[in-house]
Amino acid sequence: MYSKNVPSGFPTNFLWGGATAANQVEGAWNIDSKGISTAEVVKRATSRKNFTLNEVTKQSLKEAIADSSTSTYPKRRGIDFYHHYEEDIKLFAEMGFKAYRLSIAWSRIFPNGDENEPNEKGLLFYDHVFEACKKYGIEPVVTISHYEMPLGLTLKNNGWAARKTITEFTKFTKVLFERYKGQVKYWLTFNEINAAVWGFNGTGALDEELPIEQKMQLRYQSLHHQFIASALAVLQCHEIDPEAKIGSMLARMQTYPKTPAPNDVRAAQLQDQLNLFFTDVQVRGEYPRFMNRYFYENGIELDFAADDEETLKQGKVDFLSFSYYMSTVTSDADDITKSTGNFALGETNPYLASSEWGWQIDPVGLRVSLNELWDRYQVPLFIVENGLGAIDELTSDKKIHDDYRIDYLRKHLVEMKEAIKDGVELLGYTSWGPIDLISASTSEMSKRYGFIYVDQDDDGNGSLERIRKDSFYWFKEVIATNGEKL
Ligand code: BGP
Repeated sequence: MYSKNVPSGFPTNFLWGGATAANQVEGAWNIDSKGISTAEVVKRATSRKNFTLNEVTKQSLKEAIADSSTSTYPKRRGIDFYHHYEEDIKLFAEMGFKAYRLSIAWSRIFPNGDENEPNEKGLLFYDHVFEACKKYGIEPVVTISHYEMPLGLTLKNNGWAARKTITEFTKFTKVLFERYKGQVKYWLTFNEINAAVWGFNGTGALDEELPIEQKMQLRYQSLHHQFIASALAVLQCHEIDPEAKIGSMLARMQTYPKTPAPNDVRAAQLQDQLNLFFTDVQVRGEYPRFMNRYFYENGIELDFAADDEETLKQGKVDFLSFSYYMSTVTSDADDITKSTGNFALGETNPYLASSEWGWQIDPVGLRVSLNELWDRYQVPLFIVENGLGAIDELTSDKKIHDDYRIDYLRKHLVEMKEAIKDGVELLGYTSWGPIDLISASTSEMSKRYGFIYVDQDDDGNGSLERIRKDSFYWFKEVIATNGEKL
């Protein structure tokens, strides 16, 4: 009787596609009245393990403002999507994309963050992008804030550390919902909301001079302001465009205990709670109780305004989206071997292989995560980032044989399908960087995720020509068969 109800594969309206972020693709950082953003003062890394995006200091900021280099600050040049969007979206359509996740550069709409009126040229650019998507029947999935804000708000408010940044953000979101009503059905508020506790990239706040306790106080307070801004955006969105859906976005870190020793299991549980706390707030509408103890023991005291609790309750998201690149391992012991990952560090898992950047590859962990998230929240899920950053080699006949990428993606899709059979409600899958782009953590170009190769090196040299990789044809077939042929 029950077996009849087990889904046989991906749902018919499944949103297959790819995801990018404005600061990693657009370029055109100083034209059409765009203001400078916090991503555009981040220096390129000197090594693969050197994550520069949180390393902005008062001094480095001064240097960045005085320097117009796009080689030192690669997020200023991206892959020039600003002038190539038609060609790029056409290539996505050729692969059969049903959805394209992109973000809006706040500093294109409000160059300094605090103007009274939006910049029409910036709004027009996204009009054109959405028109191009519509032409090919591609659903845009729009992240409102993806790792950037107008630098003006860092200089004036110290970013999200100040409560008044919420007001500037709600002004921005109101403009977006009114302008793109009917054109955008899926919105995400903050990319990887957990990034706020990792520093500048998430908060837009300089905190290098503070001792660690005060740093964490500032970051959790900044995060609280983002939670409120996100909840207010949910309310605005529902009011302005009742047809639209708006979700949260988490960098999901599936945590395993290093051994079955109860203390390791408990350490992993806490790690997992600390990862899920963000979506607890955004999906359930309140801070979970375990954070009370965490804040108390870490000397963190959040400043709540009178109606904050109510705002969080009212502004619950419609769905939960997340990025998934790897799992982590936690133990109770101190003597651990660390592996790298997207911003969080864990122990190395001896059962898993790693990418060239040391990110551990764990497709089964995706199935585990999907089941956990579904069990905990019972809201539709959406995988909006997943993929393999790798060095690609362009052959003399202009081909890229990226079977390693196909292998990575295929294994994750197999596990996704299993999770759907387990009963998980999954809206879609947008793999990260369907076209090569600038890396978020290191600002390299040579860390490539795409189905489409972009001819540009780490210094910014190259023709910017777009070239289809082997994975392009593979993914096209995956979509054409709705995931039957993987
Ligand atoms: C996520 C970010 C993306 C992205 C991706 C890959 O954490 O949301 O913006 O870039 O990681 O990371 P990287 O570019 O550092 O390889």
